[in-house]
Amino acid sequence: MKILPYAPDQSGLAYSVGTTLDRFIKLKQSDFPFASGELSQLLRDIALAAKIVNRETTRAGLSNIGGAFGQVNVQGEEQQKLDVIANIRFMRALSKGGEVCAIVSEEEDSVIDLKNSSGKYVVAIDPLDGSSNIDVNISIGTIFSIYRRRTPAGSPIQEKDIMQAGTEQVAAGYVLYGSSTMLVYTTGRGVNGFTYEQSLGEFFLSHPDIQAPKNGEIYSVNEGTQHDWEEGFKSYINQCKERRYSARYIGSLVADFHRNLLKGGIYLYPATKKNPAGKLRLLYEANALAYIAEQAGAMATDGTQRILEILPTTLHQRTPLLIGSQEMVKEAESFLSKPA
Ligand code: FDP
Repeated sequence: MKILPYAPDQSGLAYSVGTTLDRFIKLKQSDFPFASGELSQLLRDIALAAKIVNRETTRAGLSNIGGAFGQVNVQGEEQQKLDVIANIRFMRALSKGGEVCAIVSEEEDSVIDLKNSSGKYVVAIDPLDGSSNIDVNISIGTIFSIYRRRTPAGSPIQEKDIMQAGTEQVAAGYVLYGSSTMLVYTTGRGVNGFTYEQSLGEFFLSHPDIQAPKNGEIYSVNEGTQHDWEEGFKSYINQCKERRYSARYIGSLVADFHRNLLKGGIYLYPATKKNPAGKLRLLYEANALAYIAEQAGAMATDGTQRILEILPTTLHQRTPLLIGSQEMVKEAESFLSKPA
């Protein structure tokens, strides 16, 4: 019997499909010497729910899952059916996995105790971001943050398990349901992006070690609210125009953030009269993207303070957000008035 060592094919007849998310997660597990594999499993659970939500969003126009659900969430916003569906999908995946003890979701008034007190992790999630774009076939997303609980596994969930600053995140990511579906995440060792291959039902590594450009020429802001902006903010946006920067605003935070992360740019959602504390939610929107931004060499602030250092005091706390290329965020910040 002849035994030969495996020689990878050189013919080019069957191109390599690349590294799957699963394999990548497994390879990276060794970055964490004492990891027991639970965080890896948790990321896989999120990826599974993302695939299901991707399926739902792509057939939204065909099935009866578009439009309003008929209820208002804790933010006072009308829930769309797909908001509710995505929430159910992620809750289900996270509760079945066994690694998570509690979830904070945009769609739930309170913290949801999964009655799985042995779970080490707490997840904060916006299951479907950019809801106003669902029915018009424009990119939407999912945003998630993962924290290690502070109290010992096995004990009841406490406020200190939930109300943690963004600096305490052990992982964060987003899924973009766009012209292709992507999952981008960090565990604090750089940022990697995976594109969903529909026919194989797998995410493949497509954007390894994402590095955000230090500067850019795109600004993303809802200019319809400009009469509510403080003077410094108005001057910054005027400067963007004087410099002939491109205005790009989709109105789905994930999509606007993702574009600026790859191309260089800044996303801004300031305090307005309608939303004096800003519109975006600290726990399940700003923190995750701020962590990813910093890991990719970009920056995120509320105008005066690093987003990741804000200590949350309420579950659905809002924050102004300036996020994107470092030089742009620093410059925008320099235009804003400092608190007395
Ligand atoms: P939406 O309310 O549609 O879910 O998360 C809030 C968010 O979208 C962001 O995704 C988006 O960037 C922003 O709000 C859009 O707000 P405006 O409509 O006020 O511009």
